Amino acid sequence: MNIKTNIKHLELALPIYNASGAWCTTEKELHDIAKSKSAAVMFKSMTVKPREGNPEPRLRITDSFSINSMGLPNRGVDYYCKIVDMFAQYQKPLFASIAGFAENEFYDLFERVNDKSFDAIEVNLSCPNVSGKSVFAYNPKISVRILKRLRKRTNKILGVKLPPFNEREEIRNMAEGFVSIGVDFATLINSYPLGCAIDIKKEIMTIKPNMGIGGLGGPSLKAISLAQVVLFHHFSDGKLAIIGVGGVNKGSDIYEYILAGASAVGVGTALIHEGPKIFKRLENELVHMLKEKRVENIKEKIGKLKFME
Ligand code: RRO
Repeated sequence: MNIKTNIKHLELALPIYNASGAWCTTEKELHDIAKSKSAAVMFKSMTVKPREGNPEPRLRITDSFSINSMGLPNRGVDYYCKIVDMFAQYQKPLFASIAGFAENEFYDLFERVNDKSFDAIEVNLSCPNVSGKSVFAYNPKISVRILKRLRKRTNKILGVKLPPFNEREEIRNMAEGFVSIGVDFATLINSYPLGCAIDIKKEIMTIKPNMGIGGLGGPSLKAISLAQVVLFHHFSDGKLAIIGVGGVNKGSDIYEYILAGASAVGVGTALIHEGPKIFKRLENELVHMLKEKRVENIKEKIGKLKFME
């Protein structure tokens, strides 16, 4: 059986890796991911300067969802550029994730990581947790402009991380825009921007920053994320490789994302909860499922979801 997949010319040994933000902020965490069964090493979104992030508690995980308002804690782009070469020994694709607070910062960050041994660059246009800053991707003109300029500056694999959209037309515009300028992949989706979890006993929010409201992830996000994957796959005519993120916690979740049109999936909340050993479990469960369904090659199933007449 073949579970290899591709993001354009980049080959992945299996269709599963860490979502940015999950277990990938420190050198130690990145080594943990590299040593695990994860197909790639995705780095935490990096900013121009190091950041402590928002005050704690800033993450709440329940059985059905997670809420986070991390606030982009990261060591800064220079740190990640300095350590990236250490990860070449693992012979896995290395993904940088960049997050600017202004359009120009994306160009600066990009110049820095583009020079280094990252194989792919994900442009995070969808961080929900910085007070007073809007989500870039909700402005399609700026989003496409940023990616267009970056595309001209690199032959590396270039992708974009997007938030959920509410209308099919917005998705059509984004998908067509990104295809027309040659973006390689879209990671769908970042956490839903406005969620919260209340502690009913104490009658208080369970995280501190921003009135207790942050990005919603985990199993509750899957239904939303799958629909985004289906529509992006449809409107891009399969020309945009898609990484499905949201509620991946078992082999069948991965299979659903593949059917919907994803070439691979990212694991966020469940990785934070279970740790990097989750990749082996997910691989086993996926292989088991493919055997049961007599699927020889996972790539044959990408986007093969059926629709009722
Ligand atoms: O660090 C965060 O608060 C964060 C980021 Br940058 C992101 O892209 N998505 C998210 O849920 N949290």
